[in-house]
Amino acid sequence: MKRTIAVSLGALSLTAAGLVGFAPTAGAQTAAPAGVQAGAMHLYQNDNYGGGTYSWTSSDSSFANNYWNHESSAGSVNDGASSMKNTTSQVVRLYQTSGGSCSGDRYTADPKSSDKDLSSNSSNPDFDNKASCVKF
Ligand SMILES: [Ca+2]
Ligand SMILES: [Ca+2]
Ligand SMILES: [Ca+2]
Repeated sequence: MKRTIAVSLGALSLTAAGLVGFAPTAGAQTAAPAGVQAGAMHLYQNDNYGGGTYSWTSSDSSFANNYWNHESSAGSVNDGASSMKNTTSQVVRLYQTSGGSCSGDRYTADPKSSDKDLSSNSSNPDFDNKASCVKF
């Protein structure tokens, strides 16, 4: 038992040393730490980024268990999003229908883009109150 603890502590010390050794390099950048996706896909309940909000940094096959502002009393994000901001540097796609690989109408959010009204876009279908699934 004692030996196991000593080994664990040794591993912790190594980890700590590794982090300290890495710090000067990380300090040179102002962006997110390495390995963490910079930015997120933000959805808003109303037009013009109003009402509740919710953010994703990776794919989610169903919005049914996601609630505006993380408050269940605020209601499910499913079929409620009316505006969006994609602050990632990659294309993020929203889909009409939830499920494993998402399906139905698709809304394409360009990298570093925003849309204050998910309806009335020439390059995307009317997507007001439709989003149920997101893929990065
Ligand atoms: Ca979900
Ligand atoms: Ca809405
Ligand atoms: Ca839907």
